[in-house]
Amino acid sequence: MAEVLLSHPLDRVALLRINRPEAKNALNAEVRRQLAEHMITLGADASVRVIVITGNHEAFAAGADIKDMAAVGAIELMQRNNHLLWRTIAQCPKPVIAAVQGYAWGGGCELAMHADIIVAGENASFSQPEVKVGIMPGAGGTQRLVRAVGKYRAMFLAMTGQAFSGAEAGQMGLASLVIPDAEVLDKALDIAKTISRMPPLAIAQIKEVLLAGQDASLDTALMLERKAFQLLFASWDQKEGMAAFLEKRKPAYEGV
Ligand code: CO8
Repeated sequence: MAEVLLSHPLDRVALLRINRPEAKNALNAEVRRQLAEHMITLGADASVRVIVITGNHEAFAAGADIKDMAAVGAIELMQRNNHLLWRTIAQCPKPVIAAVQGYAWGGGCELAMHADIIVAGENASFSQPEVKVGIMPGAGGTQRLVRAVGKYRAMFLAMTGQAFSGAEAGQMGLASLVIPDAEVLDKALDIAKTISRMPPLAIAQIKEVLLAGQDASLDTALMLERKAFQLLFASWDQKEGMAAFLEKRKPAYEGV
């Protein structure tokens, strides 16, 4: 049985579902490998415009698999080169939406933070609890958390491992949207559908500039934005979008 299930619930939308319910969707080596493989394939598939990652109603993912890590040494851990697998998600050129119900702990919270949009159930449970098992976040948790919620909350959360709800995640800026738990996947797919109908070149530029710009100086980031904005005027979709507006009709974007 695949540990990450791929489906296409909507035109141009791919859904990846982590499928280890017996282990609260803990991210073992196989899950990470399958996720990475799918991200590479879907990222290059022109028929896919948006990728949604989810788990089940109990767990998005309750962290890296502790059984996989408990006895490992530092050199072996280094040689696993896990960051190369995570990078396929971080660097995916398509928009990625995390639909989070239940536990998003440790590596699960970090996985959600690899996404561009997080749709959280109000009773979802987020945490960076690694400190409680003698380690620290190791898949971007310290860095993405501080960028999302600021230094004082990130320090508190990473140093105490305290869990917080989806509702609290929304209040602190870690979730794009908080909704009743049962509606999470439908809402994520709804957002995916909306984005899948947008001009893909513009979506790709928005993603690239927003991510690269947040780690650059404001002047450099504004220049990145300006150049990408100008570049989009070379696209057919820009002509189509503006013509459709002026002609009072719906645009038909083609990604060129
Ligand atoms: N790893 C391995 N197995 C797990 C994990 C996990 N992270 N989480 C749950 N499971 C397993 C349990 O061992 C249990 O298995 P079994 O039935 O064989 O005993 C099964 O899932 C069900 O879990 P529980 O019975 O514990 O379910 P509860 O509803 O009572 O509790 C919790 C759910 C609160 C989520 C609890 O399972 C828990 O505390 N899990 C561990 C959470 C955790 O500490 N996560 C952080 C792990 S460290 C990490 O993520 C580092 C990331 C750095 C990236 C590194 C890249 C390699």
